[in-house]
Amino acid sequence: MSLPKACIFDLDGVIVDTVPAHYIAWKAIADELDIPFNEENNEQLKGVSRTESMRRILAMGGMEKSDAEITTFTDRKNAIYVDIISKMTRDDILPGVLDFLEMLKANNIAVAVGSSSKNTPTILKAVGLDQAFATIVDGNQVTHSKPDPEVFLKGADRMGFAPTECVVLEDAISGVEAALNGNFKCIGVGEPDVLGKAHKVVPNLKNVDIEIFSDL
Ligand code: B16
Ligand code: MG
Repeated sequence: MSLPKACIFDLDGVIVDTVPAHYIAWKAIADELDIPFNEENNEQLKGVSRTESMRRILAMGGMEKSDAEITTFTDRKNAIYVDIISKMTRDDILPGVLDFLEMLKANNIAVAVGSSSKNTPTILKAVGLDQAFATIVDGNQVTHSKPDPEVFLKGADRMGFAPTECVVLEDAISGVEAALNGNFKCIGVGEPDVLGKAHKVVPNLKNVDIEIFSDL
């Protein structure tokens, strides 16, 4: 089994349990616009940037809005979201993540974050993981949203590794596609029927050991 040089972690839905908070906030905006929006619709927005998510919600309702109006909606969504995540603590780190990070460290595998979220610094600080990664690439530093591979390519480049030397951990369809588009190996964290394009899928990072990297 050949081990990767680095793992690049998606944030929302892999390291922290923020998916319900994104859903609550988007649902409030969709309700305001009378656009039907459920958890299945939310699945399609995972990993997608804030502005692109708003555009997709408007498209679901067959609506068009100006850029200024879109900014008003996304600002409101973010205020609802930030209000929820401001109460986050170390308890909001998803099961198995801390042990998995320890296991990687013990095996000399570097760790990075590759997230679409502009709230990444706030979240990592709130849960006490702001010093845990070799590099953090977030939504403030990229031009193209997942499924574009930019966020992961930047992370690999900053660590000095080729994409083929890195494994991406992702909970979103858009994120798995971004990893594959960048020529990374990808482990999906979630449902196999949603993340089937990934090289391997695990339900969560609980009790995941080094064998995860076999047959990738
Ligand atoms: P923000 P990830 C993504 O984070 C979320 O999955 C997605 O739902 C969200 O719209 C996006 O970040 C932008 O987040 O509004 O906080 O900038 O999964 O790539 O870590
Ligand atoms: Mg995610």
